[in-house]
Amino acid sequence: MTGLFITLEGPEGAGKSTNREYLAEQLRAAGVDVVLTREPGGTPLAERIRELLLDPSDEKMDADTELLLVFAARAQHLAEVIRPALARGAVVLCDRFTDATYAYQGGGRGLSVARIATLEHFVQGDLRPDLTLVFDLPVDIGLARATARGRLDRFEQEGRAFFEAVRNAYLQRAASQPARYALVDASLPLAQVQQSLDALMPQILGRIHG
Ligand code: Z5A
Repeated sequence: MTGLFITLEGPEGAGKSTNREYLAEQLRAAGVDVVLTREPGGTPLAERIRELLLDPSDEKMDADTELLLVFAARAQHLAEVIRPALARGAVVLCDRFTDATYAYQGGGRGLSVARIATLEHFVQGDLRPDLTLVFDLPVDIGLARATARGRLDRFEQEGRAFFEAVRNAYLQRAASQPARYALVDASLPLAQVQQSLDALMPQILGRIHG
């Protein structure tokens, strides 16, 4: 038995966490076994790595260190949570995964796609998400939402060019493999975003039962 691996992606303030809960409710109401998780994090050890990644400490983190920490957390998350859940046939709903690495460390930090792909293969083997929802919105709107929450983490302290590069990387990936990605207009009011998710439910349920 193999489950279904769905990831939620997008820039800051796109509403991934909010809509992750909504999608989980809809799927559970349809009788689906759902595991809700996130990256970086998802296990106690991986959450400690997340703290290192988000902490705006005085020592500037080297981009390669950042990349390796992201994949170290992912290896633990895959071993402890994602692979066991998929093996028992559950649907894994994960807030960010390797598309975020291509967007932030690739697009944002400028690390090479080939280097990221090497680590992706090393850590994940052939495992890739079955479906990725990209919550897209203009950088200004996302930053305004993130800033309204208060203290900014290490990534949120980056400048506008960084976030434009992140957004573009997501859009390019979504355009390059339309079968795996669904683009959601996250700039709309929440009720309308959730209507877009409702419209995707038949496709998602079809993949679970197909
Ligand atoms: N990172 C990385 O660099 N490489 C990697 O491989 C991975 C991650 C996996 C932490 O991720 C950081 O890790 C992330 C990239 C890096 N960078 N940062 N920062 P995160 O997902 O935990 O952090 P985040 O993107 O900052 O999450 P977020 O800002 O919480 O965004 P969100 O989950 O997409 O949004 P939200 O919490 O659901 O909503 C934000 C606010 O907007 C909240 O007040 C909502 O009520 C509001 N909201 C949501 N939707 C709407 C709509 N439609 N209208 C109006 N208001 C809304």
